[in-house]
Amino acid sequence: MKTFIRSALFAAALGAGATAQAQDDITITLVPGLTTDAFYITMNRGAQAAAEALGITVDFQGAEEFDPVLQTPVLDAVIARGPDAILIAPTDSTQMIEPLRRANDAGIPVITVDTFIDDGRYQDGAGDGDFPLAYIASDNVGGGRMAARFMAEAIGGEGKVYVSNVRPGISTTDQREEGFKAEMAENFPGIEVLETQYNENDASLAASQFQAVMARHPDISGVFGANLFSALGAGNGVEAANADDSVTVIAFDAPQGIVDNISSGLIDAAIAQHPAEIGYYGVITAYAALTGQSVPTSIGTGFTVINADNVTDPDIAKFIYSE
Ligand code: T6T
Repeated sequence: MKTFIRSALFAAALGAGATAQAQDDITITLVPGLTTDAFYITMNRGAQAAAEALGITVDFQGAEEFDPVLQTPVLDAVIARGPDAILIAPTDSTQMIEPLRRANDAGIPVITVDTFIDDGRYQDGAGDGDFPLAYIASDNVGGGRMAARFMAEAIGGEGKVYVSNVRPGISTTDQREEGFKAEMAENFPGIEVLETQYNENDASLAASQFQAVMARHPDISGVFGANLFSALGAGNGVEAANADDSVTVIAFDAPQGIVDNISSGLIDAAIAQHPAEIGYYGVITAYAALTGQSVPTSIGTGFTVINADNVTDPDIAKFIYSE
């Protein structure tokens, strides 16, 4: 049986009657966007490092595809098991509000990692999805702006580019596209951003979409792959079209496959997120809340840019995602 201690702070954060828990015997479930993505595997590595440091348990339960229809039953099963807190990367900013409300209504504190629900500003009394305690993630608008600057520099400030993206409704990839387009519109008038190609997180579809775009626009100069599968697929499409000399690929995310494509020259730069940092601070934040500390409602994590200049630098290795 679990031991509880009272905490005014935690009660204030979670509503009257809430209690803070003893430091041992805490179980937190991390629900990724999908289980087989190197980004979330690396996030889990960071989460496990924090769990070990704190002497608590973190388990990893998710679906095999990035899809709210598949994530919801996984979440419902997690809620039924009653962990002390849930860390989750919601796969749709609107569709996951009600499923997550069920966790909150069951008294399980919710923290979102990587992606957010609603507007991503929690505990401010505004919006239907205001109840999570915190959001721990990259600055995705800022990352999209970075991608635009690297693209603009690589193509000399002129040409046609497009964003290869997953699907609308995912907070992270929506914000990367928003940042990319805003930076281009504000600072690079010579660059035309063509219509976004949505690939449903399928690298093969992203590759064939490149070929279709190139057939319509033989003078295409660049593709921004807004996440791991979009970027890998865009690179494969460029390679299959023998267009690596004329087309710049800027990637978001840094699994080994993308790093290899930087080494070969196919991909020009990758904006590596720090998923282990997201997992680590996600667990620390949940633990803090469960043991009576107040917690910040948002924590921003960093980026490391990998390109031909630093790809062989031993210090870069720690930013390559685990597979
Ligand atoms: O880019 C990451 C993650 O940040 C995004 O929310 C979904 O795609 C990835 O998991 C990469 O596949």
